Amino acid sequence: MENSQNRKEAQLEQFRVNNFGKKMTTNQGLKVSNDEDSLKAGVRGPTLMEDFHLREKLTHFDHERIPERVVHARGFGAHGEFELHRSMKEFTRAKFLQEPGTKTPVFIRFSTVVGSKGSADTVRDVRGFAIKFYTEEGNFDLVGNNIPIFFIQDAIKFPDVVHAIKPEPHNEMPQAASAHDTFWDFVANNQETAHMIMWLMSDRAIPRSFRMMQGFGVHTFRLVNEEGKAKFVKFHLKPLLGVHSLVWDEAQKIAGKDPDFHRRDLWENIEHGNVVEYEIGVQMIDEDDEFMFDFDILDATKIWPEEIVPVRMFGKITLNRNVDNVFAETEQVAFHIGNVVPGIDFTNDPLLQGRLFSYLDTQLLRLGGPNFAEIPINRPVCPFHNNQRDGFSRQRIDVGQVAYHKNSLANNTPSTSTWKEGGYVHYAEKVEGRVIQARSESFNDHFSQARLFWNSMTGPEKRHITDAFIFEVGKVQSASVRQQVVDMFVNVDRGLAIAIADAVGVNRPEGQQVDVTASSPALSQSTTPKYPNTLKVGVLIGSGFNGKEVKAVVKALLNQGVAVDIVGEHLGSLTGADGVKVMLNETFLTTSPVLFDSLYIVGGKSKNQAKFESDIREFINEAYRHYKPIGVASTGEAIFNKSDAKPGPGIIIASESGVEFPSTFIQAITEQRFWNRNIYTN
Ligand code: HDE
Repeated sequence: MENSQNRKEAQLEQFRVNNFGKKMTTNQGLKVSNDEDSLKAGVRGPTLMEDFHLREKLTHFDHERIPERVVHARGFGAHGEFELHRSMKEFTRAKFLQEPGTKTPVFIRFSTVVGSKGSADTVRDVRGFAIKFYTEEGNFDLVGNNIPIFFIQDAIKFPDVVHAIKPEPHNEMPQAASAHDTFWDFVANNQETAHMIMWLMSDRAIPRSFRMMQGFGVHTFRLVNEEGKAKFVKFHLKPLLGVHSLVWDEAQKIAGKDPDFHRRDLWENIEHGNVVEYEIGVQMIDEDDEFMFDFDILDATKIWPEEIVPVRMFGKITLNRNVDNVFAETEQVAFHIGNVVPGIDFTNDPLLQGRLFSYLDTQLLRLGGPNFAEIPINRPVCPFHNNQRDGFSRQRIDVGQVAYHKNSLANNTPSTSTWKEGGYVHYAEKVEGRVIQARSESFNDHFSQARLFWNSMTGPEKRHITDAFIFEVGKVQSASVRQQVVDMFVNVDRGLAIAIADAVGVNRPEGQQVDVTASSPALSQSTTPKYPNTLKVGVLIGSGFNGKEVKAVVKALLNQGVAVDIVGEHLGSLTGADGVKVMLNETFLTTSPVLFDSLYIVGGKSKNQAKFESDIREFINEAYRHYKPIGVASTGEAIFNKSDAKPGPGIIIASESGVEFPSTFIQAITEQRFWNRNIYTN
């Protein structure tokens, strides 16, 4: 099945065009003689209609934009493959999940939900995690997020939550942010949002990298095996690098210093050959156990705690190739939760059901008609045949006289397939009930899992959530809405609600938190795997450094796969005291401490020593406040001592006795943040 990978590649290859070294032509193939001047009646005269090249060029330009996605407008994608490690044959007839070793090409698009296409990457938001598996039986799209639950329980409320969180309609503010009145008014008046809001206020909503987030299918799906037996499942993806986040102050600054932070991180790592990997698995519940839990398994505002329903991993997704053209691929890719293959089926989750309508519908407008499945990135790797015809921009030339079913003129082809022949047969679930607009009472508990999440957080994680609430609710102008939010979240935790109330100037709440003492350790990021590779260290350096020392440290960092930027007052080269030269690739102006996971303070000499030292001190102060590890070389100690940073957790000083420098520094880089650092002491 290595084949399907090659086939997707070959398919895309047919459409790649390299214009390098070619002669310019019109779209009709006519060679162009002048692309600088329009055709005029006299050099200073009016332009002539006859200039077909001018008209074609401007017309195409005038129509270059397509509507951005109504949600998830800002996104970035990459190609890769899925490899099955453990057969899922017992549970599903899906062909790509049968034989270990089977490889399936994939395309993933990561996104933020709220902001426009040009908004910043590091805003507080849910991240989309949409995967297209190009299987031999057709495309399977797993259109998930990096948070395992959702704001609402029924799709009919989706336009409301989106209208509330998008910029407010009267003044189009704020961009890509939930910190405003209409969103929090929606939250307080739609309390099914409680659990999702806890996740949104947590570190999950400010990921360090697309490479360091979990993915979730969110809804309950069904796997169906060859015997027709089904299980309820939830899909999970776990990044091999672990789940890591930014701190909020840093995230906001990155939004200004490098709004492309996440896409750059993904792009650069793939370009450097660092594979991006996620393990994929499912939680499974037997059909007979549907009502065994204290939550409804069809309710998308609930998780299945992993300690109760373990995740069974079955394979790995590796991203290894950047796109050739962002518009052609990432912008034109069309995901649809309804794109399934035999062996994967839906449930009656009312959020899922509405999505089954929405994706195809939105694509008709966004991609200009019904033929978007023909766009190269959307084509399945297997052949497709049906009687669908015509429409805007049809590319296939379907030959023959017959475009209807059933027929005799074409021997009744294309013909349908039975279950045995691999036809998709919908799961024969028994359904009965009265026609009714109501929600099941089993969907009514909005706070127990919100509290479970809170209980599962460590001290620093709780502090971040509290600060996020205070930031967001503090931005709300309406005192009534602020009060309503506080009165709502007392159900989750009384201490949290009081902290918010005190900070946002409203009354402390009356109520009590729900009585849930359980926790789910899998929800905390504190035990996530940690590695130094692909983290980024800024080496702050001037001339006269100790070449031997710096070379040894940089070599040790590179050996561990750490990315290193050499930062100084100017680009070009610098010479150390021992004649060793280094090349600078950033300056204090072109980069920023928020763009690094860690700093290595080398110091040295510069033409303007006072400015040089002040620039370094600013980098140190910021990295220190963001709990990042800082390594200090022998020549950097004097500058470090004049900064706000204090020796302590995550501060590794080379000249300190007993410190094994590169290795201790690398351990600190691996740790990433030192939450026990008291940044407020003088
Ligand atoms: Fe989406 N969602 N969604 N969504 N969604 C879209 O489809 C919608 C929901 C998700 O990278 C739209 O092509 C409804 C949950 C991702 O191209 C639209 C409901 C989850 C992406 C749409 C939901 C998602 C979208 C906008 C409530 C996580 C980006 C443009 C029932 C499981 C895909 C588009 C990409 C995009 C509708 C809720 C994930 C309008 C009606 C829950 C990752 O069709």
